[in-house]
Amino acid sequence: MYTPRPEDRFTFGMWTYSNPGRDPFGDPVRPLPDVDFHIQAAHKLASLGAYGVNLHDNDLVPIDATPAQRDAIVQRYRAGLADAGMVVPMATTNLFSHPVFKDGAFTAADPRVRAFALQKAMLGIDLGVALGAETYVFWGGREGAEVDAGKDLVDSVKRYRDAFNFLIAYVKDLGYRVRFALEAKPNEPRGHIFLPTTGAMLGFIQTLDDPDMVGVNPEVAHETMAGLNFPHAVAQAIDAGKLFHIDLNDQESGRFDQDLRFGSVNLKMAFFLVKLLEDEGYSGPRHFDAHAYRTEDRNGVWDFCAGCMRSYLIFKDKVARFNADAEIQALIAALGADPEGLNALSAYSPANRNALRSRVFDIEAIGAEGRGLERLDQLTVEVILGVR
Ligand code: GLT
Ligand code: MN
Ligand code: MN
Repeated sequence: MYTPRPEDRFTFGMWTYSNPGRDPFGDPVRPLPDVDFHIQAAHKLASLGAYGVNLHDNDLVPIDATPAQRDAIVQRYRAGLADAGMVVPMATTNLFSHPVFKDGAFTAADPRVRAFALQKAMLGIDLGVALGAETYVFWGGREGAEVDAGKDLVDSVKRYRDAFNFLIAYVKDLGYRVRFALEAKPNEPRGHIFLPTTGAMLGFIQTLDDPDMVGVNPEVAHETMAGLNFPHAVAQAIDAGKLFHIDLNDQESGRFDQDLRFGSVNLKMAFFLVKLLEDEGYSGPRHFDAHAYRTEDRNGVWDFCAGCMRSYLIFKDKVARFNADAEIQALIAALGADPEGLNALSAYSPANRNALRSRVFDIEAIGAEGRGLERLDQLTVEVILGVR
């Protein structure tokens, strides 16, 4: 019942399962990956029930590879992936690791860096499309500042927009069928990252040349770092028709970006997130952007991958129980009951205007009624804890 299948559309970033466990204070604890490992990993993930792998250009092709080396690596990997029965639904560009990006990529003050970032993104899109990706993610890890004197803040937003407009035109010009998904993060590696939340991204997208081509890729850890409620951010993205992709993981508040195994920290958040995705019929990949604890060897990494998928499916089962629980559903229905037919007045018309203006409300009585949310919340927790 909790065994993942390709239809569940679980995917892992190449950078997640191959994360060597390096941190600012410590060296890698697991071997650095090469293309052979990525092919083995595709088979391993397929055997665990995953659907696909997502990648940055340089997860697969070293930044200093010649075009001939790049083509050879891509050809090898494509064959290995097909052999494993896996797909690449999403790809992205690494615009953060190389020192050239230390003060930004699309928003760098230095025009040489901005131009190189565009070139790298175009080649990355070509690679993603060649591997079959339908979604292209942009996470602007270095787009930000510690020193606000170093770049004009309004110009930075304009530069960001110019870059996306350029790449939107590029994709159309070449006839690629790929959509962009922008991923927000408030800080780390920069002191302050531009467009720090999913809400900021949603506002920015509407200023682009073709907003329909661009959506968001919200990440649990990143909204949590900003102190925000992740399901609320995802709900807004769904309402706007902008949930093109999602980065599932977990995160403690007030910490560095932990990218923990899905469902390992905030069980209630994970429950309401899975409920939202399933109830709203989100059909994109369930992508885990997380990595195994630094304590683990490669076997621990596979435990981590299996755990992400299994926990998602357990939460999905809890959601089905919650939705089928008569007592819970009766409580929810009572919260929105409308015995006086007031919902019919919510759309503006002269008649509704007059009806609302003259209506007498007993606000003391309404304000004195208990909402029953303690009971509802306890029942929710009991569903999650497995006693209902
Ligand atoms: C990096 C980051 C992730 C992003 C990846 C895509 S790169 O690992 O921490 O949140 O989704 O660029
Ligand atoms: Mn992410
Ligand atoms: Mn993260």
